[in-house]
Amino acid sequence: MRTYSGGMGATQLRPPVATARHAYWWSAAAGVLAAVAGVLTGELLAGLASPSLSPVSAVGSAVVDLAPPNAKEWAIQTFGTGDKTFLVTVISIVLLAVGAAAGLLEFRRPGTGVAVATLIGIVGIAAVATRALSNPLAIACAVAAAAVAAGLVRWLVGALRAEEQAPEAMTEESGFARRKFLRIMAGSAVVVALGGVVTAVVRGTALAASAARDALKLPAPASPAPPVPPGASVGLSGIDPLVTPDGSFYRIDTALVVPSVDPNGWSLQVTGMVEEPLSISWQELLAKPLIERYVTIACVSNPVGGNLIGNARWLGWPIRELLARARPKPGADMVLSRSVDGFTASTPLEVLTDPGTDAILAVAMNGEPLPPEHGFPVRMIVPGLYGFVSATKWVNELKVTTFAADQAYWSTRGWSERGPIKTSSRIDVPKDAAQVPTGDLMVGGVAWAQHRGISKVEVMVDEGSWQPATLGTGISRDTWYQWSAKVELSAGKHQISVRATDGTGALQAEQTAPPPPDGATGYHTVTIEAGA
Ligand SMILES: Nc1nc2c(c(=O)[nH]1)N[C@H]1C(S)=C(S)[C@@H](COP(=O)(O)O)O[C@H]1N2
Ligand SMILES: [Mo]
Repeated sequence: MRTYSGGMGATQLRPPVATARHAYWWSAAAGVLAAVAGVLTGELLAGLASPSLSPVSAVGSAVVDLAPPNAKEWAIQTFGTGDKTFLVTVISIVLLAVGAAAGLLEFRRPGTGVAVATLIGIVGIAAVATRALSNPLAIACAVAAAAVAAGLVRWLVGALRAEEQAPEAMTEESGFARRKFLRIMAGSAVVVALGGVVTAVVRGTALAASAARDALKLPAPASPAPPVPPGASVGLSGIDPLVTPDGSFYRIDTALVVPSVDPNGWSLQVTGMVEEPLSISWQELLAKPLIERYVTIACVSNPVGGNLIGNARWLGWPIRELLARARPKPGADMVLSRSVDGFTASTPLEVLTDPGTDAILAVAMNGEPLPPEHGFPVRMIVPGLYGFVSATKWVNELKVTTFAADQAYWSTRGWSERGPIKTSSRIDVPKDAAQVPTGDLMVGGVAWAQHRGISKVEVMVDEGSWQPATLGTGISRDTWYQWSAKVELSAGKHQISVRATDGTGALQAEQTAPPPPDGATGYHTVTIEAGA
């Protein structure tokens, strides 16, 4: 018989201190398990029912949407393209912590932990309900997730409480391990782990989009890109490659989970102020005479000297051809492009209809179907405009409208409604704070003024005079140009600056300005030290 050494009536006793401490740990663990189970339920069901809208991704994108513009700035600048990983990590940590707290609360006072879990569930449900991709199925997944978390914390902690208050609680610690509570904890943990595996499999493979992408045979371009001229590279190692590989291309978007769009179900609607609203399917698009062009795209958030810019060979159909079929009505001056996840960009109509500007609905990047992160199956590429007003990924609607009537995603968040790319230049070698030998030093980098081209790049050492750099031939005026120059350095600290002149003869802006609202300006300067 197990008895408590005090010999008093067991039912009147509080649990011994040591066991109670165990109980707190276990209640926190139960809460964490419940939180994980809830998240997995949501992700699994959403993975099956609505792949690009899970509760966690909805909370994440709600955070992105609600965050003040400078928080977005900070995240991009601090974490670069790892900003999503950071956000998901923060959300996970918060969820686990809240789970632990719910477990503890529920142990102290039944009902309170369930209330906390329900509250968090409601936040998730609200996030899902307010997303552009929201649908009843996605909301049902979030409700199920909340119910599982709340139900599990109640059940597990309830079992723990029952045992803590039962006579057996008064035994030595070894007795603890035999308890029913531990069995249901272990059982739940196994179920949750299995659920995790299934979720990973579902999220990872049940993607018709990736299957379609893998199977895709790209049509040959009717108008191939002109070959890269031999003089485009200045041959200095350390300068960004002329053509950015897909894998190292910068990625900026508001999508926490990359939308998986099955091209076979995709179509693009041309709506708004047009004589003939129309729709084009994936097969129709691929059957058009496609053109291939090198275009350097850039993010308006790119700071001076930053690397939110890349150059690729894009294959696609000119948007002006599609618009010509739809026939915009007089008075229209903007196209609001929309992606499947609700992102929108405002592009001047005149840029899209200009026969001299090859704005395209792109289906391929550097000879491969668009990577999912870069907009598969179809995105816009518009030479000369920052991405936030032109480069809509996963695009599925072009609404012909006016700047007066409609505003795009970032324009409602403090950024401008138009975004021509500003003439800029960057020093890639030497890097800031580099130690270099004294004497002759090769410096080099890139310069860009898409659609105007670059006519001149100059460098300056300390407060000396501007000296002309050797300018690569460039691929086209829609791409960046490499440049290099030889400078002579005495021992000590030096500053090297660069500035570019565009194809119209205009010098880049010297005045320092931050990225918001329409792009950073100022000369890129590196400080280096020449040693003996
Ligand atoms: N659907 C969607 N398209 C988008 C965005 C987005 O958030 N969602 N961001 C735009 C911005 S701000 C930029 S700079 C470019 C970046 O394109 P990339 O990720 O392929 O480099 O995509 C644009 N297209
Ligand atoms: Mo951007």
